Amino acid sequence: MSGYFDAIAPLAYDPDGDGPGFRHYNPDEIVLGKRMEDHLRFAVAYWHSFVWEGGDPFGGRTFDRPWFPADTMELARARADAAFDLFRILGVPYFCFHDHDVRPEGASLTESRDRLNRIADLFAEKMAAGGPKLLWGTANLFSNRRYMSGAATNPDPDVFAYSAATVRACMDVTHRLNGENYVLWGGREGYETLLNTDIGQELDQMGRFLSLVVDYKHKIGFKGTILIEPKPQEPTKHQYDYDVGNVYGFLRRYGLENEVRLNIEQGHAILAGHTFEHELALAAALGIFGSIDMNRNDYQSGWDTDQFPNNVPETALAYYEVLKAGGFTTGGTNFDAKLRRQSLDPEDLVMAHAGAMDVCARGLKAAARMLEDDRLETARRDRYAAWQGAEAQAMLAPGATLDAIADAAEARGLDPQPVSGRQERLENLVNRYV
Ligand code: XUL
Ligand code: CO
Repeated sequence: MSGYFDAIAPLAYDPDGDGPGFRHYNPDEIVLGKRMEDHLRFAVAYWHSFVWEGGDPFGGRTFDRPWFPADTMELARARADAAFDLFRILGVPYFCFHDHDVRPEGASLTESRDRLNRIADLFAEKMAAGGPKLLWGTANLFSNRRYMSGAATNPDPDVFAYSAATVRACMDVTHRLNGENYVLWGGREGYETLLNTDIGQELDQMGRFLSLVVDYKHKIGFKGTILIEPKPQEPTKHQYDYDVGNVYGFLRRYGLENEVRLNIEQGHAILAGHTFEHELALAAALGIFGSIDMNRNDYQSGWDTDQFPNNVPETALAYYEVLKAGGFTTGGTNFDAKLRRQSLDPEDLVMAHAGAMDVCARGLKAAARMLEDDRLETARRDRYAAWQGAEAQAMLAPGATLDAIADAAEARGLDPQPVSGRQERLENLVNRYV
């Protein structure tokens, strides 16, 4: 116990209440034959809630946490105590962390690894004592200045090797803590100017690095999923893992499309000029959907604001795609979200997560009703119904030729007539559920 959240009791489902507690998130409620908790698989992100100090480009720390600056192992342990207190209050089944979030970096790679292992010992104890499970672990290959020109894509092979050692340590710990996934987000894998950059060389390095990670996963018998998290820019001007489509092309090129899936973040989708549901639907269609980082971006600012989600219609459309994809297997809903820098109090951390969990619960329930009623899917199926015809199917089958299709089209005197897409009617339909 850290004492930091002492004034706050564990939250319960209290649909008619007015105090802290969940109005909509009821872990045991059955939705489409499955407990809500097992659908949503919520995770708290260690970095935003326990590492971020409330700084912005114009000012430093606003938060006053007793474990700051967590540059000693003792403070890192105090931070872990507070983190597990928050997990307990929220009743979340999972958490996620970067190595850099949980231990101060050592003077050498070996010391950093040892420190990570010692914190993992503490996590293991807390997890065994009823704490949450690990949704995913990841290595921070972007904060330290050694990564300023990339980790796997660095022009300096020593940085590639240093990154490999860092990832190995982090995969080992993720494996030991029974993590269900391992994430790679390439914040510095990209470039600032083409004038000093060899894109082909950098992509080959990145492809090689990912192959090494996949090989290592198999070597140690890690059964979790390797996930790439796309983002178009920030901090790098041009990030290689731009979006789902881009990452799919990258995986195909390096023969990794059956080994790696995607962790898709709401805010990153917006930065890439997409909707969250677009990214989710595309990943599902390509067979690489894995997990989600749930948050919300400011639509005006153009940068990654990582706000807690509070838009139910958006969330409903996202979970609609998740449900259509068959739901999560190893993935889950990680709140990659941070408080606003004026939200100073322990209660703010609790209420931000509780509200986000409620928003997701409402979104999930609306999505489930939309799916059960099948009206959207009926409309979608009707729209493509003509493709069920024998002649239409033959055009897609092997053996079809442009010549044969063209001759048949001329012989039939085709003159296709446009049909309404009915967008507004479908939007009206969605509005009944959200
Ligand atoms: C950065 C981001 C990361 C990843 C993990 O925008 O989303 O926190 O989720 O490295
Ligand atoms: Co993220």
